[in-house]
Amino acid sequence: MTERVKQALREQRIETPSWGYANSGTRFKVFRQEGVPRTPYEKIDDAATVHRFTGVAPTVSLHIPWDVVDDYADLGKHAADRGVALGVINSNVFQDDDYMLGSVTNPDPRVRRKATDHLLACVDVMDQSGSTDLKLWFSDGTNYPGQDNIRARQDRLAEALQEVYARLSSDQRMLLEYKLFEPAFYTMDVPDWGTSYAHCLALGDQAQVVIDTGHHAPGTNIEFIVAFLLRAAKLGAFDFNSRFYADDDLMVGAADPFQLFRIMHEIVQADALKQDSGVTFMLDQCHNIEPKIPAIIRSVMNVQEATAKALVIDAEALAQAQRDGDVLGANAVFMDAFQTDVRPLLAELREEQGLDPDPIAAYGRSGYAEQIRADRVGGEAAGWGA
Ligand code: PSV
Ligand code: MN
Repeated sequence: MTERVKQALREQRIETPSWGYANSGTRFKVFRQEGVPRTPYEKIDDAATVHRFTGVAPTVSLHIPWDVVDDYADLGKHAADRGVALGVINSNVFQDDDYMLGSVTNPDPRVRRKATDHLLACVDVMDQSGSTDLKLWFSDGTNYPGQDNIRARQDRLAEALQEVYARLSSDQRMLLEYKLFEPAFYTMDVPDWGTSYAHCLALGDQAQVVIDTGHHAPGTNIEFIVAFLLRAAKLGAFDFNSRFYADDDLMVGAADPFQLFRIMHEIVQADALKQDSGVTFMLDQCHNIEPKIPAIIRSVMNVQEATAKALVIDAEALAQAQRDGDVLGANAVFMDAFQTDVRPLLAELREEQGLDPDPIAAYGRSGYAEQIRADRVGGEAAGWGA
């Protein structure tokens, strides 16, 4: 059993977000931190550092245009030289004045064209970077009843998605993320998994849904969504983070480790942890007040801990209790696993892999934080509004 658990954990992969290494904040204030990367190259250096101490984070997601460079093959080489690779390409059609009334659903055909062209340009980036996944998130929606025609906006969305889908090569995927609210407050054009699922279904096998754990109403049963989408082979990726109130983008597993465990249980049950399962496990987080690199290391470890707990569930006993209709027995098996301290197991596994058993302490001792603080002086720190 331990070897099975360890093997699954050895194979696990967690992708970190380039923007998580940059300055970020709320709409009230972006707090600058020292040593923050100034370029996509420096973001990759930080991502490689997270991988160096965790051993399970070998890819980094890029966000276009935040991570625009002249030569993506060169950026890819920079990553490879540091033991990591470029991952999912995230499209950004939400930070241009033209997009005030929407991007691909904008009532103005000129703006729709501009937005769709950006998405197509993201596929060009993928061709150069070797990334296979295009992640789409739209801030599109309306603030006031009557502001625009809800159904016409769905038609515009479908049309743009179709055009981009047709541009994908056979080894590329389109991942469509949803979000309940914000920045639009009355209707979002892709507010929930059902809307995303329906569009992906219409598009075809290369379109799948992204679950961002922070993008639901309070109390939403996210593991149900996971189970449903896995069954339909439509779960493409996770954006992991934690929320208390809205899209807080806090460290995954920080607000509700039990929810993360329940999600990972669905993943383990469906054997979807393996890299060839087609589910990509990404972080989508912002570290506004805490140091970024150790926060990302902590996040990776939180995912590992939830996964390990899901893996130690006594699947036989659980299935038997379920067959017997033994409500309390089944719940007890489930809770036993959740309450297991898996940290010694993970520490042992890391030592076996030549890693420090305590990645955060090892990072602290490494001198990397001091080095980037000394080196990254001058220039403009990456981030929004910093
Ligand atoms: C939007 O809130 C989101 O979750 C999308 O994934 C974006 O790509 C990301 O955050 C960064 O803004
Ligand atoms: Mn997200």
